[in-house]
Amino acid sequence: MPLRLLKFGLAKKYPEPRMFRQPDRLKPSYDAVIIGAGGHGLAAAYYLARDHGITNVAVLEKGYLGGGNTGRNTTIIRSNYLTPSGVKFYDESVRLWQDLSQDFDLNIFYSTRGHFTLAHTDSSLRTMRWRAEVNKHLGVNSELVDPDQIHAACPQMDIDCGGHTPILGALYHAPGSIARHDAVAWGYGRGADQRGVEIHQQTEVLGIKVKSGQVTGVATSQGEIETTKLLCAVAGSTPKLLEMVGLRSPLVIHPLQAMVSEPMKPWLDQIIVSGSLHVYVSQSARGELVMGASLDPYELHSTRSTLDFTEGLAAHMLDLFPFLSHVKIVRQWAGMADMTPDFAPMMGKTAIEGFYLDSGWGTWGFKATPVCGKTMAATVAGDRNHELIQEFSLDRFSSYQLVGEKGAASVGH
Ligand code: FAD
Ligand code: PYC
Repeated sequence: MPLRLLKFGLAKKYPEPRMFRQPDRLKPSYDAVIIGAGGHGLAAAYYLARDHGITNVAVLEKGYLGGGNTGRNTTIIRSNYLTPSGVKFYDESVRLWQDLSQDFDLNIFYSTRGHFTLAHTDSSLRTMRWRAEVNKHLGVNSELVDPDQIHAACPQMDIDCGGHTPILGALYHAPGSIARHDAVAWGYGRGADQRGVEIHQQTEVLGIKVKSGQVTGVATSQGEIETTKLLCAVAGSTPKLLEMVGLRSPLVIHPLQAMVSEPMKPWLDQIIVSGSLHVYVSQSARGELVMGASLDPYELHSTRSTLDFTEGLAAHMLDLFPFLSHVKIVRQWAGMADMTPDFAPMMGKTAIEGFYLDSGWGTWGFKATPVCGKTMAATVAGDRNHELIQEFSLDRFSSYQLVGEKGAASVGH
């Protein structure tokens, strides 16, 4: 056992500096309060403090930092979306991702791998071509590639998929990346904390106070606080929070599950996604295969995981990579995906003054963490929707101005 670890274990006092402070009580009031210490809430706190000088901020978290979908996702980062508003938004996020390790002075293991979305049918090939053209038009590096190019990049893949669903081509997106998700939460949390933001874990928001259409405070499991700016960044719990302020949304919550294999020697450089087989996979820095599939097909507000999922995903993984049949699955888990009908987020100001939303992140919000933080911080600070999120507001559903991002889902949901 290393001496440092032994010293750590025997020390009466915590001998290392903590990533962030643990304030013991809430103040009576804050300039802004953020509900949810996932990546999105913490990133908003970080940019509020760093870019807007707003530091009298509390982030309230009912569990522990990063314990929601932020710490449960498969970490795929890409900007090969279908709509111009989506492509611009996620492209800005990819730009921000590239500097995060430097910004935080913390290695978030950002690793650019190249991202293949496989097409097994003519219709999916047509959608891939469409996405490639939209992407190129907006300056995003995506192109259609044929089976030989896929084989050259990933010779371990069975291009015929056992003969029953042969691969016809793919959308290739060179900037596709992965990162270590908990490090992202820690980096934003530490950066916000260093600038004066308070992070209160084990502090659940139980009620929201609204007077004459304006937010005035929140009731929490640790007492009441006053604020006139409240950002709700709670992903799978969004419907509960919306109920507290009497707002309605078309969100439905479905479990999204994932699993990892035992560590293997590095063999998979790329991120591989197959919509038809409902599979996505990459290999982490630790050598584990990180794998996911579609949403569970029913609404459920729970993070339970199932054997059904493991069996289905393993079978489809073997269609692509038959040589993995001896590899063991070591962990599985689930998150709660807040799904919108058009697969675009719900962000920005709402009908309640001072109540801001960062939600509707379904299966696609990890990659958006930096750009959400930036744009929500600007929106909260200036009380005006940032230009990159104009099309994502909650009221698009009542005016039937849906975004139509469905064709850019990673797998068929
Ligand atoms: P969260 O990280 O869920 O944070 C919300 C926090 O709010 C939680 O910590 C929760 O405890 C807290 N909270 C809830 N209610 C309250 C309350 N009343 N009071 C106080 N705190 C509260 N996206 C991608 O881009 N790429 C991927 O590869 C990808 N893979 C995924 C795989 C899985 C299995 C899952 C589940 C999701 C995946 N996603 C992916 C989606 C992505 O994880 C989420 O969209 C993103 O992490 C949302 O971040 P967040 O900060 O908004 O939410
Ligand atoms: O949005 O790229 C994505 C994704 C992959 C897996 C889940 N979401």
